[in-house]
Amino acid sequence: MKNWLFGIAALFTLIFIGSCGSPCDNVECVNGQCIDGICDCERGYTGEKCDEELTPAFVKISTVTVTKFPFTPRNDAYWDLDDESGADLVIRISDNSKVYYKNTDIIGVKDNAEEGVDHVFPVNVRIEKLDNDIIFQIEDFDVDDVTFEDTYQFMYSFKKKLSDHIAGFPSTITFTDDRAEIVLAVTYAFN
Ligand SMILES: [Ca+2]
Ligand SMILES: [Ca+2]
Repeated sequence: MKNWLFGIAALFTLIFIGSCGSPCDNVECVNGQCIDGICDCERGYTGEKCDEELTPAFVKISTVTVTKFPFTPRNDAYWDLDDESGADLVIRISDNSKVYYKNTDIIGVKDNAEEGVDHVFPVNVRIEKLDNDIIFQIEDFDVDDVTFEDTYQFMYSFKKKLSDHIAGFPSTITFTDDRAEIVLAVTYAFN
């Protein structure tokens, strides 16, 4: 008799558990994990399903890698005409109100830069105004001819709003076209 009662109780318990299920059974968390029926969102996401992206407080660019640059200027001359040694790469990052990064030391120059090689610039800038047009400029430093009044010569630039490129919070952002390519290594900070 006791065993029989126990069996009934166990059956009801099973039916009870089966009908309730887990509180996370019907909860979908797009960028997060369900805990007790509520989505716990990954960094950068919000909303009931963690499907809305937060706007970062700032984007930190740790390095800019030049993977392609105009190896010969458009007139097919060399960058350093006096010795035909080739371009000495530097990077400048700015918008219309601020210079975020510019070269201040000869050590930061990629002297006589080779083609087809990654040239990495540790820039470490943080950009808060993600809707601003940011200008990523590749320049030639005239290390070979100090009589030039303009020490930096324009080579190429990309003008981009970071807000157009951070969907899904990628760790690298690439700007590329037929003349040049740069790759940014980025991280995101949220309030
Ligand atoms: Ca040179
Ligand atoms: Ca030069």
